[in-house]
Amino acid sequence: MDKILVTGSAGQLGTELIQKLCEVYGSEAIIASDINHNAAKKFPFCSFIALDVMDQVSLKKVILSENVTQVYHLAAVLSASAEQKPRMAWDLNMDSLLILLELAKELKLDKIFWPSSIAVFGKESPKENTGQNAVQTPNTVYGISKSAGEKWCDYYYQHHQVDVRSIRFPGLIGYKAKPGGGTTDYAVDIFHKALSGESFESFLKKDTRLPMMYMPDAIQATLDLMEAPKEHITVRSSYNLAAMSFTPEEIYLELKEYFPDFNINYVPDYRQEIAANWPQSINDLQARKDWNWQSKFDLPQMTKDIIINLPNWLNKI
Ligand code: AKB
Repeated sequence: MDKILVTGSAGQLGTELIQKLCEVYGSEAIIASDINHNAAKKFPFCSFIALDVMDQVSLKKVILSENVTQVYHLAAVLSASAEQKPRMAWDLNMDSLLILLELAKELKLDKIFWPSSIAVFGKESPKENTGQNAVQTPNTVYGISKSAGEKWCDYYYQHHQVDVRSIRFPGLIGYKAKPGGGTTDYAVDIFHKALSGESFESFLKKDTRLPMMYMPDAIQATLDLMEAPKEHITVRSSYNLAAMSFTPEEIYLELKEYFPDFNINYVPDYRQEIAANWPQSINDLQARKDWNWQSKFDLPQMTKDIIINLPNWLNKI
């Protein structure tokens, strides 16, 4: 039987992924974990363990005592936060992955999922339709850690047959958790401001186009990749994935359709430079070929869905 441990469960991706994993595999098969003990209250429907992913001894104990067969390793410091605490972010993002890959090798875990990011690309990478094997010149601590992490994943697969699978996510937009220190998180925040009747201050310029994805698409992609037959997985670093691309001005105009008095002003800060070096659109042909990836949501569909659902979640996040 599958027994799945999820690290960093309280984040945006974890919050929604755990709900879906419980639906698909049954609640008894899922263990949510997070360094923050208080995160337990988010997951009354499955087991929860407070866990520091840097603590190799405790992680190993949990894997052995709970008979864990798969780990979804989501704990990480995102791009904007990582620039504020570079050494801490590097240590957490890198060491925790290496700890887990070693444990996967030693304990012969069935599968590992680890999210990478469009942040692996940088100034020298093509901006449009950025390909699976495009040059990677990350210029953030987060991007460097993801780029190196991808190479470690590939290494553990090639040398130790660790079945690790990964997706280079664009900016993820969900309404079930608070944004967590990413450069693309403005696109989550803007919904909260529009709904509360406040004006929105954008830390990116109005025309800064970035690849984005609505959370249900990201969750579906994660499950599809993890369920794909092993022989279909031709990329062991990380798969490019795309859904939509938009600028702050475009999402603002979309929201203005629903909230005609909504206002925005642009006050770019250090995050502008991070975004300016990332791709504007992504080529995800390989994921389409290998495991039939297909996104469902575009900007208007996502906006409508969030506006309908976010009010019911405001007191839960
Ligand atoms: C971030 O902005 O740091 C993340 C990402 C693109 O990986 N959302």
